[in-house]
Amino acid sequence: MKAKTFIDQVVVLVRSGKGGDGSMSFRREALVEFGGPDGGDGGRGGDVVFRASEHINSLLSLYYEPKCIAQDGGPGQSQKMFGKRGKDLVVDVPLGTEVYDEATGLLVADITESGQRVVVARGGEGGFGNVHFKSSVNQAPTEHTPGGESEERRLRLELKTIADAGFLGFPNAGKSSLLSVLSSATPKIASYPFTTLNPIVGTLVYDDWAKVTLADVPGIIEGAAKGVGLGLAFLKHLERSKVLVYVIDMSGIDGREPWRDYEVLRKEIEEYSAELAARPCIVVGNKMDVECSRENYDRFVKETGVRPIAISCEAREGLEEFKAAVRDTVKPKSKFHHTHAEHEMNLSEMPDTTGDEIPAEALKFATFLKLEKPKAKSHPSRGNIHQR
Ligand SMILES: Nc1nc2c(ncn2[C@@H]2O[C@H](COP(=O)(O)OP(=O)(O)OP(=O)(O)O)[C@@H](O)[C@H]2O)c(=O)[nH]1
Ligand SMILES: [Mg+2]
Repeated sequence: MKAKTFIDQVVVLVRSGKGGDGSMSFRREALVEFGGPDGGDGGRGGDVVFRASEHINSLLSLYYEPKCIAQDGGPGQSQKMFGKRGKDLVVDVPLGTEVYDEATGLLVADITESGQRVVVARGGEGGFGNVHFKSSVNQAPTEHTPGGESEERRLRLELKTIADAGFLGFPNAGKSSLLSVLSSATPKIASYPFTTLNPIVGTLVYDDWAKVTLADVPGIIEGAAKGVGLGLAFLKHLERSKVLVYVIDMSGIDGREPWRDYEVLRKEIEEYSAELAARPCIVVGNKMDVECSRENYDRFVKETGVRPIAISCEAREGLEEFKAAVRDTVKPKSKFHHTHAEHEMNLSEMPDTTGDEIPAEALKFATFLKLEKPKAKSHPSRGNIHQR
């Protein structure tokens, strides 16, 4: 059997560390009479923490290691020594992971920001040693408390890939080809159906360094909603996309009619989720380099009333129009945040300055200096006496 390389759903057991017990002990030393209590506190148990990582794209490691158990706290000791703190267990999960409580079905966390940390099982507090219970009426207490319990639960993790635009289409329509010509991703491309078996994300970078992420998912065929082909399970990877890109094989090279392909795709998506079907979409007609594609294109417009963006991944045509359409819908931020007013600034208007002090008018030209008003001086000798 081929080893799995992509997992987007997994159930794991998480258990935090138990808190260490507080200690009960008395100071015993030569020449020290009535040494008193000196039992220290127990150490805190470790937390189980999920940390978002940009460097992994699957829940594979949790599939092979579905138990996440943090270290227990150590018990307190004599001489008022604290117990050792249990180590946290930090588990890296891909961006886009939803965490559900398996027992209640409730969403515990949605991990979407790089570096985000979520404590999914909190370690037990350390118990108090008997040193805490000393009082004027009880100089030799024997009370001490046990460490807090650990937390244990089963969590279901579901990965929903994060991408601005998601490609969908029949197998062989050219989704992976489109991703490979627009980004530096290198998906497998081949003339047999279901070449792509799991989602692949690439980044489209515009001339001004604005970025859009694109997700290529496996192909859909008629009846997918009922489980035919690879089914629709992987469509969850499009749920976070702002725009859906329908990739249609305009050449009909596999013996299908492009306009029917489009109708079948829409129907399958609607059966999967009405909300997803209503998402903004862009329709592209691929393989326009093939001879019969132009004729098919006209028929497509007549049959569906939709005018797709005509492209060819092979001949690299129509890609600029497609990129502009994606940009219009996703509206990525450009790297350059100059406002229009800044560009329009006319340096000849800059007022004269002797150099001793910069006129307020000139300051707006010197934003790079990041000049701040001098802070009011504090008078440490005044302590906490406030001036009126
Ligand atoms: N003539 C022509 N062939 C193309 C074009 N784009 C893709 N192809 C071919 O179409 C076939 C399928 O391309 P893929 O990109 O693997 O298609 P896919 O939609 O990712 O297919 P699955 O992963 O199976 O769903 C490959 O043999 C490509 O070379 C194009 O613009 N023109
Ligand atoms: Mg593919």
